[in-house]
Amino acid sequence: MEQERILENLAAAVVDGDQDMVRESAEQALASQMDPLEAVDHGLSQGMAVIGEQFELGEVFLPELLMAADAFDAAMEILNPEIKAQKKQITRLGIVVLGTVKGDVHNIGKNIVATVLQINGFDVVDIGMDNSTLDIIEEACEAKADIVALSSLMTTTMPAQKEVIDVLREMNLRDRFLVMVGGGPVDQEWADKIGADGYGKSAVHAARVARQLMSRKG
Ligand code: B12
Repeated sequence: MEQERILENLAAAVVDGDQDMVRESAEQALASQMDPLEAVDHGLSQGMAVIGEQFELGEVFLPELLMAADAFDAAMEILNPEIKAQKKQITRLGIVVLGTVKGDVHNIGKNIVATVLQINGFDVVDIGMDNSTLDIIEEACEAKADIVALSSLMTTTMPAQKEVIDVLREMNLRDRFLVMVGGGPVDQEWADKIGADGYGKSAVHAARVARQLMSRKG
């Protein structure tokens, strides 16, 4: 089957929350030699964008979002081993403490960022979702992190990214960590405004920015 068709099916299966179809399409993507990250970015994530819009318009409700999320995860179970097999970097580039901020339980994107950072040579301490500012800072200190990476999927939780940076400053710890931000509503403008060191619009972009930050750090 041509790759374009497979990508369309991946997206449609997420929208429909159809786990059988999403698994089958993920297998087809791999069989067609598609880059598994392409399947994530141009297939599964496209479906998520569609269901997100439908939710915003009141055309679907929370159960449909949950089914879409489960379908996404089902495909990731198949794609993840192939993504991890792409491991490019043997030398360890640095330690990243990665989590979703307080009040936010979206973790699909964060999980992809974790995997892609790992295959690019970072040690990732994934602290999960709904993390308070102080917990994030404590984890970063404990892990001796080089980078603190904060995911936020909602406009209502974006201020928590700013809070982490503000509190780091107040605690005189700002110079100790590079801070990266990302997630659906986050953009470069927001990152600049809150004084973050980096922003990534996708997992692949996040890894590129993380590497740049580390090479500048020296
Ligand atoms: C799936 C989903 C859910 C699932 C989440 C399941 C899970 N395990 O994650 C469930 C059903 C639980 C859910 C719940 C809710 N959701 Co919701 N959800 C979504 C949806 C449809 C998709 C998100 C997603 O997974 N995208 C796919 C991934 C791959 O993309 P991504 O997360 O953006 O990640 C990529 C990049 O952003 C980047 N990235 C991500 N994190 C980071 C971090 C760093 C450091 C970097 C550099 C990069 C980076 O890399 C990733 C991979 O390329 C979005 C719509 C949307 N368009 O985002 C709404 C959406 C985020 N949800 C929304 C809402 C309102 C809710 C609820 C409040 C609904 C409710 N009434 O209860 C709750 C909130 C719960 C909470 N407290 O967090 C709204 C938020 C609106 C706003 N205020 O901004 C959205 C935008 C839908 C909408 N259009 O209205 N949701």
